[in-house]
This record gives sequence, C-alpha cells and structure tokens, in this order.
Amino acid sequence: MKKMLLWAVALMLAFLPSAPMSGQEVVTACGPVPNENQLRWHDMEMYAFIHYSLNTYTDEEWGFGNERLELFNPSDLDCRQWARVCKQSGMKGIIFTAKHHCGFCMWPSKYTEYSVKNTPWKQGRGDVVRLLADACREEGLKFAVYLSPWDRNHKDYGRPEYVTYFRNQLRELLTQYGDIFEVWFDGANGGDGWYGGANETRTIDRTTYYQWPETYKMIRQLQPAAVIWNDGSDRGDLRWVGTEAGNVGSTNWNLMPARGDTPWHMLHHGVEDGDVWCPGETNTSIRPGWFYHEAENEHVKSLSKLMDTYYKSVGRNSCLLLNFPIAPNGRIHPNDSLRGIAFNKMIHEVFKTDLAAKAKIKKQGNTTLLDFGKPTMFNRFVAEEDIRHGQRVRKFTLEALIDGKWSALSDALADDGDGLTTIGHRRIVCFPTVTATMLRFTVTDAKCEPIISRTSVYLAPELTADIPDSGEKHCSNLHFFFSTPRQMMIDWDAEQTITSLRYLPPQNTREGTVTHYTLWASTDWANWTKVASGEFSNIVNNPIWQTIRFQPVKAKILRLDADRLASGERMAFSDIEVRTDGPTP
Ligand code: FUL
Repeated sequence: MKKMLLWAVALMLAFLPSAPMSGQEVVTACGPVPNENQLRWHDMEMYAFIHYSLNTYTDEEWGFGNERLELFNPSDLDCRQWARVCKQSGMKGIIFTAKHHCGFCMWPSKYTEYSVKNTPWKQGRGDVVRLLADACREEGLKFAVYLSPWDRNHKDYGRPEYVTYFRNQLRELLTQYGDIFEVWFDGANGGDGWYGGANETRTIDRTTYYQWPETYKMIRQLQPAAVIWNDGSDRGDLRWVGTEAGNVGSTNWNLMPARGDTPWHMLHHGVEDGDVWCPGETNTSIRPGWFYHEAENEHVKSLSKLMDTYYKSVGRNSCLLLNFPIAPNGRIHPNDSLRGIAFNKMIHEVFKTDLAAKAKIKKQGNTTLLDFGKPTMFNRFVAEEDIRHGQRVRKFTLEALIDGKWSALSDALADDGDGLTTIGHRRIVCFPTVTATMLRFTVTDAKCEPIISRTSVYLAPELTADIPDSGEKHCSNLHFFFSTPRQMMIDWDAEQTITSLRYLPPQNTREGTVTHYTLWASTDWANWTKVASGEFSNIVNNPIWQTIRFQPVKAKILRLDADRLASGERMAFSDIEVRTDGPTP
C-alpha cells in the first residue's frame, strides 16, 4: 500500500508543469536530455579535423584504393607541429583520418598490408596515429579517430567478411591509443574502387550492411566516454548538419527521431519533438578541399569567413569541427596555421569584455532587462540555456533602448525571418552596432519553463566582408555551348594543346551538378578521342573546383559529357577553366 502511494506521488510529480530553476529546486524534464558524454562534447565547442592519407600525394580528394605505398615518405612529418597549431587555433582536440576511403591505414594495422608498415617512411616502423595521440596528450588536447566504413582497397568490401575486418581495425584504434573522445564514421559509402584488383563498382545497403548496433556496443565497452558520429540510420550521439560549408540552421534543435531516414531539413535544423538527444556537429575545412592541394594555398578561408563559420556553428548551438590538411612534407602549411591562429585571436578579441558584467540586471518572468546606465555600443548578444534540463526555447525577442525608444533587433546572419528562434547550448546573435542604454531579452515561446543560464553582450570589431564566393571567373574567355542538356562543347579557332579542364559546380544548389563525366577531344568535329572519364569526388557535399588532368592532347574542340547528375536533367556550372599550352605549332 505504502509502495503504491509512493508510485502515485511520483507519477503526479512527473506530470506537474515544470518549475523555474532557483537554488536547489528540482526541475522536471522537458523531453530528452543529453548524457554526460554529449554534455562534455558540447563544452568543447571547437576541435580540429586532420585529413592526411596517400591521396595527399596524388593531389586527389578521394583515393581509388590502388595508390602505390611508395608514395608515402614524408620528409618532415611532425605531429607535434599539428598539435601546436591546433591548440593555438583554439581547438580542444583533434580527429584524425586513421583510414580514409582509399583504405590506407595510418597505423600499422595487423589486419592489412595496405598501411604505413609497408611504406618507405621510417623503413615501415612508423605509426602516425601513435605520434599524433602522443602529441595531443603533450599539448593537453583530446584525441579522436575517423575510420572510413567505405574501403576502396579491401577485396571483401561489400561482403560480410569486410564488416569483421572493419570492427577488428576499430578495436585496434580503440585499445592501443589511450582515450578517444569521438569516433567518426564517414557517410560516403560504396561506389567504384580497386577492391583488391577487382576494379569494379560495389554498392551496399547503408542501413543494414555495417550492423551498426553491434559496433556501437563494442565502442561503449572499449571507450565508454566517447561520442559516436554517424549519419547512417542507426542514430549515434551526434549528427551531421547536412552540409560541409560550415553552417547549421539558425533554428537548431538538439533532438532527432530515434530511427529512420533523416532528410536534409532534419539534419540542418534538428527536430523540435524528436525522441533522442542528437546535436549537430558542423564540419568544414579551412580551405576548399579536405586534403591538401598546392593549388589551394592562396584559397585558405579569410578571417571574416572563419568568423562567419564560428557564428553559424558554435553560435548556433553546435560545435565546430575545423579541418587542417597536411601538406606532402608532413606539416600543416603556414598559410593555414597563420589563419587558424588569427581566427582564435579574433574570437578572443570579440568576447574579451562582457558588457553585461557592468550592467544592472533585472529579471521579470521571461524577460531579462540589462541596464547599462549610459549609452553603450554593442553588436553581439549571447544567451545560453541550461541544456542539462533539455532544450526549451522556441522563440525570443531582443530590443535596444536607443535615444529613449525601443527598437527590435534581429540576427543579421539568420537564414530566414529575424532568426531569433532556438538557443540551446549557446546562441550568438550578430547585428550592426547600436548605441543603447538598455537591452531587453524576452523568451516569447518555449516548450517548457525556460532555463537561461547566461546572457552577455559584446562589441566586436567590424570585419570587412572579404568572403570570396566562387573565386575568379575564367570561363568568360572561352567559347562554349551546350549541344544537348548533358553535353557541353568548348571550341577554339585554332588547334590547342590542352592539359587540364577544371569544373566549378553550381554553388547554391545540387541541381545540374555533374558527378560522373567523360571528356572527349576533336580536331575536326567528326573524330573524337576519349581523354578522360571518372567521378568528381565528394562534389555534392563539398562543391569546390574539380580538376581533370590528362596527357597533353591536341584539340580544336573539347566535349564534356555529363554521364550522371546529382539531380535535375540539365548540366550546370559556376565556372569552367581550361589549361592550354597555346596553339600547337
Ligand atoms: C566526406 C568525405 O567523403 C570527405 O572526403 C571528407 O572526409 C569529409 C569530412 O567527409 O563525406
């Protein structure tokens, strides 16, 4: 009887409306809440990705799986330099591509011959994962691994045997290198590859093939503090935000449905009524590609572009995973390291002085009034929810008292509307500088009683908008036309010697993006020689310049056939560049 009474009280309590937080008051839950690992993850805010593999030496974004092992012999590999650069760039940890899609292992795995152990580097006695894990520990950084499920080298990829191989490799990484804070499983899966010499296309069912629940069990057992990133149908602890451009939606919920497909809008905005806690991690590279390409040395992202990325990731209730590629000599290029360090300095500069610290703060209901006592200049507002109790705020307003009149502020970087929607772990609102005596912040709509743990105000230095869009246009001096919706011709008056063609896909849509191509050359419009064919690696997620290189060919006309498009019926481009050695003599 006593027991039943206790149950009844517990049940009643569970259904009572939640109370505002004050002192030790008990807060009733408001939907799913984060676990310890997810909370620790959120507090990291920024950490680095490092992309380095055999394709660093072939100037490619994706290796095919048959790249020669002799290619790996860096003259100056220095993981301590990577760790120092990342630390000085404000990164709290590093996720390393232990194995990218080409299957080459950066550690001497005992399950394959395709690894550092069979390269000339350190006469096969080197282990990049070990060097980096040690360097991270020395610098006080956390360490994590990226292990590509797709393996274009392995003969068994696509068969059940490969899944055992994949798990064996994962076990090596989770047991030999100390604490791992995150395990990153890339979503690119299946396609053409070397596959032990079969050299064919293999497709898998990404929802069933890898049997993720079993693999998750192993991770929980071997690294109980690690978070799992996965964009497969078996929800991990973190989700992809649907783009590699470096931004999550200005409305960003930390919840997702526990099961099933996740269309783009769910990835990008989360799901208000989702049934599991699964926050978005915003991943992007400091330069256009994930891997190093000499041609991109002058295209390292500008400071204002990086700050824009910061506001649209950390400032939108996400964490920023910023990639630094390793150059062929085995170091981070100075252009990337200098920019990374300047980025961190700028973040400190912006958030140096919290103007709210000197303001008188009055709270009434869901309104917080900050009274600065005198006209004060500011352009950033920061709010944080105590997410241990769930994410609650749907909508808020911000008003500044300027010359005795209240004016509504809005988020200048918002995707739509005034952008004053969700808050979560941290929300940074950017607006043009105002001079105001008071600031009023009101939560106007919430799932349950809002629990705001912090509000602050800053004056950031203005940065010029030097964000390059797609770079210089080159196609204007080419004569080209479409003979069919999927065939593009470029012609010259005189015969040329051509060495490469570069393609920049459409920048704001995947419509018309060429994913697979064949390139033909002709001198007379009648006879065509096939010059190259293939796939543009990762072009949909990361729509950057794609280069087709080939043996110099004499041609008056080039023909690019779009064998496959990402979507739509008509091929499209933002820019085309052709490298010629000039008219043939
Ligand atoms: C993508 C991969 O295909 C890219 O090569 C890169 O590793 C990026 C982080 O994820 O899906």
